[in-house]
Amino acid sequence: TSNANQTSELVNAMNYDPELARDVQEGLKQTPKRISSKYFYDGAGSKLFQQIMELPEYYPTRTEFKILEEQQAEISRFFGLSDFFHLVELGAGDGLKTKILLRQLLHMKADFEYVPVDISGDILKLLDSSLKTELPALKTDSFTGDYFKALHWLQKNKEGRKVVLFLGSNIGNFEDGGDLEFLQEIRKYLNPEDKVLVGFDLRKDPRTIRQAYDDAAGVTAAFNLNLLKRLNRELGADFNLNQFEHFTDYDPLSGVVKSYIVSKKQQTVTFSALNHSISFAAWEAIHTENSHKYTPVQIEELGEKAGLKTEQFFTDEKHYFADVLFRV
Ligand code: AVI
Repeated sequence: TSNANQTSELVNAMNYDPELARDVQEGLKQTPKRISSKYFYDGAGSKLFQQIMELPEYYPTRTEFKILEEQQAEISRFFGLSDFFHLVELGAGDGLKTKILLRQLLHMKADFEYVPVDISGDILKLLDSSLKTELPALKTDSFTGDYFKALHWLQKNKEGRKVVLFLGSNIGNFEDGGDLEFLQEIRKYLNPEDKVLVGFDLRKDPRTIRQAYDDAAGVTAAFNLNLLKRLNRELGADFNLNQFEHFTDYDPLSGVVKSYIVSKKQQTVTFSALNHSISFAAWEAIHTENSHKYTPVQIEELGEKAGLKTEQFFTDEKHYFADVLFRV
């Protein structure tokens, strides 16, 4: 019943995540307003992202899948298979693409442990159970948390040789300069014999890029607006989802897709868990996501600045996407 729902929402909001509360409160005080895209990935958001990856307009996943599928043996050889390593994956998600490499590595009798890391505990549980049935011989140890917490945990718990995977163009979702900072953080964790494989979305026809973030079926819109649902549920906010809309655009100069949630009218939203209200002017936007697209030269420079040498580019025939292997 609706009463029961309201009660359970209030109970949820009373047990709110203090980090989410602080980040949202801070971000909505700023001009322009902003909320980090890391908060997209609650249970519903992770499911919507899985749907995005299947969309005809969303080329990155399909393209990277093909690169991994067609070049799996060569990529695996580059990892160096003569001694044990931790295969650490940052932002593992449903692991669909990684399973190609995992199967190949097992086939090549590599001695390794798979360490998937993700911000969504829900998606990691799904991954864990699918790995148990599909690849029972695989050794795994997963970690739930954001990237920086993960690196901290890895430093303490996973020493020895490492191959770090950061696929799916997750590197594109940082704020300006955050990509370099993050690679520098990863670099601190690496020893001379370690490697990193990073997935980059490459620059291409701006229309192709724009469409990937504004699909005809409206799945990306639902994904973006799910953030408001999450705030309603977890922080007791009263966002009326009909009064906000998804907007996204690609700037071919900076190479960044920016996504926003736009307030369709002047309105005030109250967060009951926080005793706090936020006003929106008509057509005011909350910036919710960056998605950077790179040129090959930018990728090499980025690596260099982070203290990483580009060892090999693995790309598709249209040069839509690249998995780039770096070494120290
Ligand atoms: C997770 N990340 C790489 C996706 C991207 O393409 O930037 C997130 C996404 N946002 C909207 N569509 C997909």
